[in-house]
Amino acid sequence: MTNSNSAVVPGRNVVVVGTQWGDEGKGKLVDWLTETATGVVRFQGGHNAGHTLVINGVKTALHLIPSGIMRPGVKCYIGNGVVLSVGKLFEEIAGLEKAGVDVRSRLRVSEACPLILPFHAAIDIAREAAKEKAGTAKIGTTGRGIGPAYEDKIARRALRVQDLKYPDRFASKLRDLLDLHNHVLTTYLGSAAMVWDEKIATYMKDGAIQFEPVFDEAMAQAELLRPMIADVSRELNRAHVEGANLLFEGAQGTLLDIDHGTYPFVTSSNCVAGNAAAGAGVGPGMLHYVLGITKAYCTRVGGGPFPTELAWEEEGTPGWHMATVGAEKGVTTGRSRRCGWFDAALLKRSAQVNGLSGLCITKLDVLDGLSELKLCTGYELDGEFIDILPMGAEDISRCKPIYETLPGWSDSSVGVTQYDELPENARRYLQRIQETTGVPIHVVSTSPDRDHTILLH
Ligand code: 2SA
Ligand code: MG
Repeated sequence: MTNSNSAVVPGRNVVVVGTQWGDEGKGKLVDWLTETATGVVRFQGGHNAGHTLVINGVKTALHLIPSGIMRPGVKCYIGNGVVLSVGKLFEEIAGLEKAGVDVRSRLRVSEACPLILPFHAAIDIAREAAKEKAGTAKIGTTGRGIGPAYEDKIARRALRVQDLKYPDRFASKLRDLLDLHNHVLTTYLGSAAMVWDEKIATYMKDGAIQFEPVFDEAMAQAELLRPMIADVSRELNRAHVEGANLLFEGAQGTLLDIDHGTYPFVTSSNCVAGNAAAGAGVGPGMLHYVLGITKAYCTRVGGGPFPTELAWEEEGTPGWHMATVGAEKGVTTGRSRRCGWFDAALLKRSAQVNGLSGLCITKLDVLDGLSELKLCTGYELDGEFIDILPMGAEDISRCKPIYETLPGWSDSSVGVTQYDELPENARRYLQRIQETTGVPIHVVSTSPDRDHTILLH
């Protein structure tokens, strides 16, 4: 591998996806890539995402707004595939505006986005609480209402951004939804004591979400949102014809994908690269290059199987090292992330379902100081060897990882910007990742800072 002088990965329109369970460092890379992009697009998920950017030492956490917002002049699009909480959007806008970032003139929101409303979060939280009470495995959702909002979309009854423009239409659809969801909520309320977040409690009376506060708030928000509502599909196609460089910013990760992930311990959207087309309203031919963001080890937040998981809570162990040096805490919920060894067999699955053009390895520096590293190359499943992650949580949870051991390095790799300046064993580790996953490494990130990035070709 050699260093490249070119500023960007090849391809005019780039899709950035997480190849593991999210939190691979997509936000930093999207921000870095926007040096040459004219537009950044979110195409799935909602405010369950948490993308942290560090620019000139200042940390910014984004949940809903594309990371390109931190670059003046870059247009940001929220595509139809995103489930939108308008309230959370405005909270995020307020935070950015306080920091002097101009948002409203650069953000376009698809009128086809399904809305996340207070009852979605209530059901999400209530359902998880009911599972806990019943002693069944919780999904470990972010409690943001993502699953229930996508359920309404698929059931063809969702309120969408465009409904906000018509108060009567909105009111009638909202009444129907409330009837349905309050009924569901009552069943859950009977089964578990609920701890609502403060905000949700303000919409509730006698165990039901009330029409007026939800409606009044939505209508007030509609006025503010109106200038940003757009036909995002059309705008993207037009921008493309005019020679735009678009960046499609995936949220969560491939193993959280509703179809290809560790089902049912997944999120409720397709997180894979192909959904950049459907979730933004562009053709697949407009996606030229797929960059798979991959942490140099593995983390997972929430429930579900994790074959290479380590005892990350035990001080002094490699798992503990990853969790503490890597500051592995959820950006949205503050939950601790589980940590484990790099899994090349999992990456193989990711490479296939995303059609990865190249990998970006992040947080390599976190492994500085570990005396040896393990890398999972396959599993034993029911007495047979397999070299790729199987489908679904049940089979995955029976996988026993097979490891090869590599020497670690004691020199610091923090902030290195030239491949040749990485510790020799760090380069060896990267080589092995490339060989075992079968995907070329095109970028390496050596700190959260925008400039601490190595580009390879
Ligand atoms: P949900 O809320 O329905 O999407 O949860 C379903 C599963 O998806 C996981 N999930 C995530 N995993 C990693 N990062 C995410 N974003 C935040 C972050 C998470 C946080 O960047 O740190 O702050 O906790 C994210 N969003 C959803 C979730 O843990 C469930 O396993
Ligand atoms: Mg994250």
